Amino acid sequence: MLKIDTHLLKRSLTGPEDECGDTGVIRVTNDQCFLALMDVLGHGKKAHQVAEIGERYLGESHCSDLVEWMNGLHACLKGTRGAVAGLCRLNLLNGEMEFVGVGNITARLYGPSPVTFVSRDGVIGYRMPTPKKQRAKMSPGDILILNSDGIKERFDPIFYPDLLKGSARKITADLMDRLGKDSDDASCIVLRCEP
Ligand SMILES: [Mn+2]
Repeated sequence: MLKIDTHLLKRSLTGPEDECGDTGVIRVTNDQCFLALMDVLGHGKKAHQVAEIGERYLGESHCSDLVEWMNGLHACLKGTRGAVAGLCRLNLLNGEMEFVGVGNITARLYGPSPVTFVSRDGVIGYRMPTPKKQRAKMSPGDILILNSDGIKERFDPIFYPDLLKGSARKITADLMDRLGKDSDDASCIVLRCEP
């Protein structure tokens, strides 16, 4: 069974937590870990209200079929300004993971064979593409990072040799400090499989 260390970090462009349109959820059941990271369009109090609706749904309705989970989020956010999101499920027994993303959420697996997951264009709650599942396998020592576009999408770990070292909490703090943009809300989830 994989041992994991996870952390979610978010910060609003304006400062107060109740003005952040980015949010996320981490849920661990018996042998599954569910991750969701969502970025509501725009920012400020109105975006935060939509983020709260989405967060409640994501936390209560996580589901082993990620496409179903994503379609449920779409139904839940209908009539709102909309959002983008990435959803992940990791099977802790065998390391098999799946990702489903809509809109601009970056998801990458760092390890001996890195994987960049691809999100489909669209806006959840408004213009939903057919979600597509992508699969990968995680092994001890691998790190999975989900981040919103408030964090620079492209960075080469070669230029940040310490960035992927230490606890999940430390990695999220480093990502925010070193790669966070000052023009948008920002959020990231780090899942580290213990070596
Ligand atoms: Mn954003």
